[in-house]
Amino acid sequence: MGNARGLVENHRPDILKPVTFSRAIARIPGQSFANGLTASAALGRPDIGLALAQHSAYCEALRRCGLEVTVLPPDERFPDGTFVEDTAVVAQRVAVATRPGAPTRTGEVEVVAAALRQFRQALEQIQAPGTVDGGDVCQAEDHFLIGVSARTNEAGARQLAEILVRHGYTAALIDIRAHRSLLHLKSGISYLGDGRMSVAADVADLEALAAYEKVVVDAAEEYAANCVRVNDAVLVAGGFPRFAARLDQLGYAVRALDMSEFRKMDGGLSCLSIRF
Ligand code: CIR
Repeated sequence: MGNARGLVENHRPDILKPVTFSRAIARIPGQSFANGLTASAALGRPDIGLALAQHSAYCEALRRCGLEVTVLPPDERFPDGTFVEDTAVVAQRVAVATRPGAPTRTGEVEVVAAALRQFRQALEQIQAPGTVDGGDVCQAEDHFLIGVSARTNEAGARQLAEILVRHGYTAALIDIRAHRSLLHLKSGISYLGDGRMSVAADVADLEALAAYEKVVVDAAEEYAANCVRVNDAVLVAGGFPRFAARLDQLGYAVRALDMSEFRKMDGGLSCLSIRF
C-alpha cells in the first residue's frame, strides 16, 4: 500500500530482542457471549460454562508465563467484550485506544482504556472516521504490521501508523480484504520472536512478510496460526498437532489451550488478552 514517512514496504527485522511481557489485561465473557458476532455459526452455539472454564485456564496460563493479569468483569451489553485485544494496541512507548470496526463493539473500549491508564500515562485514541481492531495489529520488535480488513479501514490504519511512527516505531499496511477466511491480520499471522512468524498458507507469500522466517500453517490447521509468544512459551490453540509439533521441533515451550468456545465466535487465542 502507498508509502508515507515511517511507513515501510519491506522491513528487515535486524535488531532482535526477546519477547518479554510482564502484564496482561483480559475480560471474563458474559452470559450474553453467544449473542456476539460470528461467521462460524456452523460450529454451533458456544457453551458459556465451558467458555468461562477455558477463559480461566487461559488467564492461568498467562500467569504461569510470569504475567500479572488484570481480569475485568463481564459486561452484558457487550457480547464480544471478552475479545479485549481488539480495543487497544499497547507498545512499550505508547498505548492506543482503538475504535473497533463493528458498531456493536465501540463501547468496549472505555473500560479497557481506564484499566490501561493505570499502567500507561499517555493513551492515544483512534478518531472517526478511522476504525482499527487490535486483532489487525501485529508487533514484531519495533515494527508494526497493520492489516486493512473488514474491521480496520485505511483511515484508521494510517492514523495508527502515524502514532506509532511518532513514537519511534516503523509500520507497514497490509490489505487482507481479499483473504476472506481471515477476520483480522492476526487470524493468519503471529510473531514468534527471533525474526520468525507463524503464517497461514493463504498469506505466506505476502510481500510485507518477505523478511521473516516463516512457520507455514497448512489450510487444515489455519486457526492455529493465531498463537501468542509469551516470554519463554508459545500459547497455541489445542487440537492442531502438526503446528504444535513444528514449534516443538524449533525448540519452543508449547502450551496448548482449549479454545473451542471462542473459535465458535471467530475469536483467536491472541484476542483474549492485551499483553505488555
Ligand atoms: C468479532 O467478530 O468481533 C468477535 N466475535 C471476534 C473477535 C476476535 N478478535 C480477534 O481475533 N482479535
